[in-house]
This record gives sequence, structure tokens and C-alpha cells, in this order.
Amino acid sequence: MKQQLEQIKNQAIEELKSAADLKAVDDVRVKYLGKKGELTAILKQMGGLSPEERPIVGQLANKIRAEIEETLTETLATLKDKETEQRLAAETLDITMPGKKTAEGGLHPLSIVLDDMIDIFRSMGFDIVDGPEVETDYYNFEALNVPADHPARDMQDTFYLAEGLLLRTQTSAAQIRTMETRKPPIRILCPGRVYRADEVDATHSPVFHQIEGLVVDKGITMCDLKGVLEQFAREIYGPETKVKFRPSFFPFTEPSVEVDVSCSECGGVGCRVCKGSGWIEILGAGMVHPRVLSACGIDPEEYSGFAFGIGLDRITTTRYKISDIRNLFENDLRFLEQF
Ligand code: 2U9
Repeated sequence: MKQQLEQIKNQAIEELKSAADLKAVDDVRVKYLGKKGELTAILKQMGGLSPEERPIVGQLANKIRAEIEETLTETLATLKDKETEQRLAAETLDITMPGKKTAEGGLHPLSIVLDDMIDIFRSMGFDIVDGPEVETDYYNFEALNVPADHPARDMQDTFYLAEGLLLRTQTSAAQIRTMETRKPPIRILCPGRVYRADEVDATHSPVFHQIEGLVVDKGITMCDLKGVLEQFAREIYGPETKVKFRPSFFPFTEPSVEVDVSCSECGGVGCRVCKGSGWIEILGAGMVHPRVLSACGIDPEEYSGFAFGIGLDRITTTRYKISDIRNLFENDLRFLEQF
């Protein structure tokens, strides 16, 4: 029996030495030390031994069990270390490998130009003001001295909603609200989406973007208007840009002007972009009509002001040479990825 025990020990240790993985080690444990294992089977036969032999064989069996268990624990530890080493070697990062490219979002061209324009006017002391896109007839037309028979009020030009509401046709309403609540000096810029019932084509869209500005204080004159708008045009189109003021008419300003800049494509000689004229119209402006000031509770005898309106879409299409305004609204990634 002693011999059998020694043999079991040697076999178990031999098998443990050649065990290739954790499962093989566990198989050895079950085979020799498990309930139905070989060592257990031998111990079950101890009943047949003489009382003198029993404690000796019992001690030997315990010693062998302990030796097998010790080798088993060592083998387990060695295999675990080996596995960890292999895993770490397999997981080693090659930091010289090229990274995975993720698509990066960018600003829409309208946002790029709007941000530039906001920067320009902020540096001249303008605050940015926001307002609702759904407006009342009063704020969109009446307070701006737009008469009841003005073509802009026609169903064909304005989107009317229920209960006397409409989609704003210009951002001026937000400026009226500011004048009602703030005392001059006022220097505000009001960018936003506006709506007109236009047919869609390369230069028209029923929804477009405006930036309107308003300055009201004591002693504001046409010189302030010219200075601010010339500065804006040169910052947007370059310092060599020529600026031209032409007389015009708007119900909310008197006198009114339209402002042209020399064509940046041909330098003013005349080309396809400026339709041969050498000039590109960029905005409308004027001295705020006294009736508009009065409607907001500002005394036109004490205060005066100037206002201007700029079509953001037009500034964007001329800056980036975009031939069709619809590109700005269709969100085609092939177009947007160029900015
Ligand atoms: C107040 C009083 C007057 C804003 C102005 C224009 C002239 C103008 C157009 C530019 C291109 C509209 O988007 S567009 O088609 N706008 O020509 N806008 S003066 O006048 C105001 C604004 C607010 C209280």
C-alpha cells in the first residue's frame, strides 16, 4: 500500500508537471484527490490494515496528499503567471499604429459668417438681442410704420397664422420690443430666421436669415450710419473694399439708403458675379422714422437713430461663391464638409 501511495504521488506530480493549462491541473486534482479519486480509493482500503500499520499508512497518505496539493498550488500559480504574461503580450498596444478617424462636425457656413458679423458689431459696442419668430401684426408691421396697404402685408408675401399671428418677415419686431423696455442709448444687433412667401429658386427661399441693427441716442446722424456700415463692409470684404450709399425707400427709415460694395470677384471692373456693374448690394439702412421712435415711447425731438438690415444668406453666398442659395438649406454633407 505504501508503494501504491508513493506511485500515486509520483504519477500525480509527473502529470502536474506536464499540465498545459488550468483545466489539466483541475483534471489531475479530480483524478487523484477527488471523492472518487485514486488517493481516496486507497484510503478506503485502510480498513483492511492491521492496527499497527493503519496510523503509519494514514500518516503517509496525509503527507502524500499534502505534497500533491502543494505541487498543485505551485503549478496553478505558475500557469496563472504564464497566462497573464501571454495575455499581456497579446494586449500590447502598438502606439505607432495610425488612429481610427472619427468624423468631426463643423460649423454651417451661415454660422461661420454670423459669428464673424457678431464679432465685428460686438467690437463696435452692439449687444445681441433675440426675439420670437411668431409675431403679431403690430410688432411686425404697424409699429414699423408699414401701412395697411403695403404689398408686404399681402397674403402672397407674408405667412399668416391663426388669431392675428404671423411668421416674422424681418427681425425688427425684436428691436421694437427692446425700445419699449430700454431707454436710449441703445445699440443692438438682432440676428434671426425670417419668413416670406417667396417661390424657391437659386436666389430666393421662403425662410432666410437677417441681421438687423439699431442705434438710438441723442445726436445720432447719417455720419454714424456711414461710419459703422463702412467699417463693417471693410472688415467683412477686406480693407480695399469701396462702399457706395444709394438713396432708397423703406417705410421704417427716413432717409433710407441701400449699400453696395465693390465686387470682390472682379475688383469693380464688372463680371458675371456683379452682373457687369462692378458693385454688389449687401444691405439696406436709414435713419429710424420718427413715427417708429414715437410708437415705442421715445421722443424723436430728443433722440434719433439709425437702423440697417443685412441678408445673412447673401453675405454667405458671395463670400464663399455659392451659386445657389438652396445649398444653405438642404444639409447635403458633400456641400457642408467643404467648410
Ligand atoms: C427698427 C427700425 C428700422 C431695418 C432695415 C433694411 C433697411 C433692409 C433688407 C436687407 C436684406 C431686408 O433681408 S433683406 O431682404 N433690409 O433693407 N432693414 S432698414 O430697419 C429698422 C429696424 C428696426 C426699429
